[in-house]
Amino acid sequence: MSKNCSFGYQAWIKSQPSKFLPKVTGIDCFALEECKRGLSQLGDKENDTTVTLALSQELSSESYTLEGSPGNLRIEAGCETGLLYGVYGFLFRLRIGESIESISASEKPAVSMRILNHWDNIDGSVERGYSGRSLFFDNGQIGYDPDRLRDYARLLSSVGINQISINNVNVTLESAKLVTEEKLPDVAKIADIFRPFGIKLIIAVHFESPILLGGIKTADPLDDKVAKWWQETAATVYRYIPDLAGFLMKADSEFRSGPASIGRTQAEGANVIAKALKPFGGTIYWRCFVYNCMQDWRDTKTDRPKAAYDYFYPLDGQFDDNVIVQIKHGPMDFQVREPNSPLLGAMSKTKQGLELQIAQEYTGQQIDLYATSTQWEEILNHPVTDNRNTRDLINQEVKAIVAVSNTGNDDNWTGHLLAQANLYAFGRLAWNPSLTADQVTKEWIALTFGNEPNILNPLLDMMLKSRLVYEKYNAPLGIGWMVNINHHYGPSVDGYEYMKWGTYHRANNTAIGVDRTQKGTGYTMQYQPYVQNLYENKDTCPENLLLFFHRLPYDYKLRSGRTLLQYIYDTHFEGVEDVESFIKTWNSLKEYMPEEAYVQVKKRLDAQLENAKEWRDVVNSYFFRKTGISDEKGRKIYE
Ligand code: GCW
Repeated sequence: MSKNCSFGYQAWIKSQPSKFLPKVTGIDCFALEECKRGLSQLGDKENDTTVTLALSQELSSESYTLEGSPGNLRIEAGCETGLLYGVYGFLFRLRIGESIESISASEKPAVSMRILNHWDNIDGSVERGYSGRSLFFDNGQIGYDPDRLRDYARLLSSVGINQISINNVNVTLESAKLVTEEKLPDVAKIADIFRPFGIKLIIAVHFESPILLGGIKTADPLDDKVAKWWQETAATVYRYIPDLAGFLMKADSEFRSGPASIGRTQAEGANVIAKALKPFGGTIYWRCFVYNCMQDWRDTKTDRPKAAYDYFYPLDGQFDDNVIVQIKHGPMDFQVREPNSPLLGAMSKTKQGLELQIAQEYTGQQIDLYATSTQWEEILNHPVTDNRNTRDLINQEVKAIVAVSNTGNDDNWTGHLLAQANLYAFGRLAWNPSLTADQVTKEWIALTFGNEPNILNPLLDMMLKSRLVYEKYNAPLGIGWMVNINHHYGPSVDGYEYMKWGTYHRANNTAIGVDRTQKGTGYTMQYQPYVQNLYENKDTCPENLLLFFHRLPYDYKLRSGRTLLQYIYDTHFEGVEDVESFIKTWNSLKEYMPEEAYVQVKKRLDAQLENAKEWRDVVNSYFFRKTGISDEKGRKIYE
């Protein structure tokens, strides 16, 4: 049974059971059941209302309208999933206090593929998971709590997510087997749970599966036997799961094999699978996270951010039409601040997916508060040309919005209770990228804690600031990576400096940063001229990305008049103070909060404060030791 406690499994669609039995009429479908279920648990304010669900041929698939009038609410949609979205949209509006007769809405998703990628392993662990164990796998096999999975499906569907990959992109031999007859009956059962909620499954596959599972000597995409193996595999998979969304592939990436390792292109690698999936309407999601992870740190010519563009841009026009190339939003890897990948929008003949990360891998691991929506808003606003930004690419070149999930089997799904807002925000922004971080965060707070201004205003303020606060005590000005290697939590300024990963800040005693301009690594040249000029020039480069693009002396004067070094000191002191003020704010909310929620978040904030102090002291000491220059304000820096 679902946990009905206020911060348990129901999250923002949680409910308080009531005796209210509304009249719900219209087409007999799953959405109608969901509507009854939701209403019966919502309260008894509007108990003389009739809710009617109807299909309408005028509405495109998945879109819906809500029309309230005294005593009546009509939900119309183009298909049953649209009705379901309409039901959730209606329930959300009721929950935040709208009266039925004032409800009037017309909603249409901006893009048809709104996807969550789980990095779940068959042993039940979750790669970069900070919320407990996998919801799908346990102890070497498919293993889940069906009621919990249904709650999860409802949660995802309520914000419009309509595809999920269930296994880690780092596919092992065990998880490669998910496409075999041995495992498919169980995978199909998961698909059955998600199907009524309008959610289709994706399976992550292994590039070498023809070898590992098919006993063929090669995985060469141009080999007929390999093509035949993928075709037969697709046919088998679709016999069990006729509506599978497709396969997901991480190839030629971080020690994984791929077409490049046998002299083939990424397009050749993707197309052989695309052709196998085509008869069944499936898509291959082919990740672009391809770079040299064996770089010698002494090599200053190779520049990791250039890699994805270098590999993929020349292939524009060569990918089949059921290939989505899935591009991480930044050219590095989910750092607290990066420019957008120059690949986004660069290929006019290739369908693209924008990959975001909800899991807080480099951004506090769901210990530190970090509202990802504020970062995503910036990503969407990032220019592509002088008159187009990334948001404008959606449903044009960008056909899918994807994110790495932050969920697990913790009672509140996301470890940090407030990190639920990030899952919520992802769904809402994928549905409607024009929404702001402010809007979606407000919605989440209202649905979760109610919209009393005493709670809403301070909490909203704290959540919206959280990313900038985290950034203050981390690596400065877009340089990234000053983090403990492997587990990625806590400071280690030189942690990645002499490693193979291509992630260097190159600080010495006078300067820091990498020159990525035309005169440097040439990375800026991958952007369209407008963006190129913006970043090429120190004076127009957004200050928060200065060290991503430029190598600068510590006494370089920022626009505020402070030196670069003083900026680093100041922000690191401020970061700690800001976390202290978060704790004060949270304490002031204690009286309005369920005890359970208060305690849970308080513990995380206390841990965040320790983390922020550690970052402050390690980073400030590092630069003090390099430069010998003290803080202008005479604050304590450890020598
Ligand atoms: O950021 C890196 C992570 C890996 C991850 C990889 C990827 C799934 O540290 O854990 O592997 O990105 O995106 O493939």
